[in-house]
Amino acid sequence: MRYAQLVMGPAGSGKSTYCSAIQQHAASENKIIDVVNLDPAAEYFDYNPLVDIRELIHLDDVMEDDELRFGPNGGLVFCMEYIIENSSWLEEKLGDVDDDYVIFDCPGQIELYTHMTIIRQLITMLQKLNFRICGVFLIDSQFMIDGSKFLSGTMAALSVMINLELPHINILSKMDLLSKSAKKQLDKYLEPDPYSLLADMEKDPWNEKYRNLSEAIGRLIEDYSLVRFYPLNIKDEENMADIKLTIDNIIQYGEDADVKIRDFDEPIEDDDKDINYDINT
Ligand SMILES: Nc1nc2c(ncn2[C@@H]2O[C@H](COP(=O)(O)OP(=O)(O)OP(=O)(O)O)[C@@H](O)[C@H]2O)c(=O)[nH]1
Ligand SMILES: [Mg+2]
Repeated sequence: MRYAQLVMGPAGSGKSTYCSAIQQHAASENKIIDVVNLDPAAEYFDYNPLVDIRELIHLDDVMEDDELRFGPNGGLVFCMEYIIENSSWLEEKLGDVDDDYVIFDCPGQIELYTHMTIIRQLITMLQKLNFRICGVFLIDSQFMIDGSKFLSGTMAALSVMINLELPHINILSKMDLLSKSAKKQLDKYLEPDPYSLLADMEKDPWNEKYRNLSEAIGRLIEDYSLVRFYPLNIKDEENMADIKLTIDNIIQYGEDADVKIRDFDEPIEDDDKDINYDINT
């Protein structure tokens, strides 16, 4: 079995930073995690990628092509489709390794995850390569600190979960940037109760008018009762360890590992009472 995290989220939500932080965290525990850059438009990341999709196709090539004439958004979708059509390139680069752990750093175009099928196709391809995958959806915590924004972020996360049908975890990134009062506000939402969120929103005249609609959305979120967010502060090692453990449990990483045993001699029985163990490690 092979293990993978598919790191997704809106533009600038901290995907590449998360990939590199998780890689470094694993290295501090003497574990190797590889990162694959799947963003054909990436300009900067501070990990050394195992595979860099820009070697296959770069957004600039598509945008500069006189026949294609794509802008940045259409161009990115074109690049992603090109990757799927040429998936043998990626398959070859990923090789046929057993028990490896790879994080895929995806592009920041939300449509890819909420309703398009490209990422679904990519997932199928990775599953054929024997990867057990956890979807990791990052949302910048700074955009989640009031009721309506939290509801809209929750809806985005729910769309991704339904569209990709993958074991999934939602992460609130950049917690280190929140003020104390913003953290307090966010705490209220971390066990999302749509009704208390709606009560918060009622003060706004627009929300007053669309109360029934907001209530229906709240009910939808509650009915699925799947959307939960894990706050992440990459500067807090304990927090990083918790998130990694949660994901590792989801993909059952480490469960197939051989149990480490210590050799020891049979106990030397003395008078049937005292038992001495001679332990050789
Ligand atoms: N303080 C702080 N800054 C962060 C964190 N994560 C990301 N950033 C900053 O946010 C900006 C965007 O981070 P990236 O990791 O490039 O985000 P991304 O989601 O990969 O962006 P795209 O690939 O362009 O969609 C950079 O300036 C990062 O330094 C974090 O946890 N804390
Ligand atoms: Mg990135």
